[in-house]
Amino acid sequence: MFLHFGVNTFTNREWGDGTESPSIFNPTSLDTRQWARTAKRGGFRAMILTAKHHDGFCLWPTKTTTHSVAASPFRDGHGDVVREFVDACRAEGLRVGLYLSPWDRNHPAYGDSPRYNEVYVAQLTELLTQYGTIAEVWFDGANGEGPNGKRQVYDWPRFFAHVKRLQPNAVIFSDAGPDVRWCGNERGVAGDPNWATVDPSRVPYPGADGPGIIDALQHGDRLGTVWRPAEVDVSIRPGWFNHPAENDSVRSVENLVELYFTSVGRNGKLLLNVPPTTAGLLHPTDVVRLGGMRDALDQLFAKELAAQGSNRDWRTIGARTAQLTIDLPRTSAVSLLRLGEDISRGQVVASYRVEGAGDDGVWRELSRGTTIGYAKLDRVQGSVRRLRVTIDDAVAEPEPISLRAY
Ligand code: FUL
Repeated sequence: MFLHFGVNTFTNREWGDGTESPSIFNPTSLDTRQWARTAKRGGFRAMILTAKHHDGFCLWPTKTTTHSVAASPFRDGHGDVVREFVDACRAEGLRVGLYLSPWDRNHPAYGDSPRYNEVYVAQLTELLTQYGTIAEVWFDGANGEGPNGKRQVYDWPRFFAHVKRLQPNAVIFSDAGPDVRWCGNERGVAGDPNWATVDPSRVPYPGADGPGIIDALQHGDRLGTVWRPAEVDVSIRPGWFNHPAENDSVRSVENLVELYFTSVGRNGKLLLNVPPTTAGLLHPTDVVRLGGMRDALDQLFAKELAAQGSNRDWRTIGARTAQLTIDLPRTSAVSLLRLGEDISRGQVVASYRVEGAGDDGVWRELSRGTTIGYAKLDRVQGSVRRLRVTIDDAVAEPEPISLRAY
């Protein structure tokens, strides 16, 4: 779960310009445990908080600027939202992620490149040394300053190396990875095909713009040399920050389930934004929809027909082709398939078909697709006794895949 929270929550804007007074930041009932409980109930496994957005306001009492919670009325200037967030994640068994916007419209050093890079590294140091284990660090490629504004040249290699040194196990997200890449849109839709492998030269740095970049982010590369799976960031509301006017535009349960299929179901990771209100709470509508999404997903996956290891036959046909056949214990209605590759060995499937045979023994196509990766979800319709996956194309000799049917 992604949480956009900061001065924009109070000005009702999406992008602050850095002139906001810290005095406006005053969540009256901040309850990060409510965030974490909601995430847990929704089935999320990690939360990522905007420790600083483009406006430069820091949600923790940093030494790098006075533009922070320390100058706000929140907990009389003694508050630390990052601390409360981290504590809540740990209490609920969720992993912790932090977003720290490189673009900073408040800091006086911004645009004086070497000086601001020092500030930014110092902010990373604070966040990555004072709050325990951090699972993901999120670098936003957005940068609205053009030739008429301040132009900051970021030292990306230094930022990435710094994170690796301070939190060796943290996953680094950006357009250009190095560990996880942006999926190329904010609509919640991973590409098809979606390779976790990429050619790193195609998106050289976060925020890179130009022909072919969105395509590279959406699809990855069939023969990519670097493992960089796609993360699908999308908001439960039209905006990233909470706006009361959007209380009636929260995604429906059906829509959230659809997001799961177009992200997780396409070899992506879903990062769903649920923005807290000025009170410092997730809005009741959002909370109810997330619970509804969880229940709907649980129901879809409730009855497994063919568990891993049930009567399976795997055979290699050619150098790039193979077939998996599964006999079900009895003829059953099937509505959902989950295919998966053993990604500890990479991702190789480029094209597949799934067929089912009922009591008449005739094979009928249920679904077909391109890449599989760690998960491919296909909604299907049929009454089947046997299931068969044919891999028609792969980038290397196919290895046994998994197929679960529901
Ligand atoms: C974008 C930002 O400009 C938005 O405000 C938001 O943070 C989104 C996740 O990334 O690049």
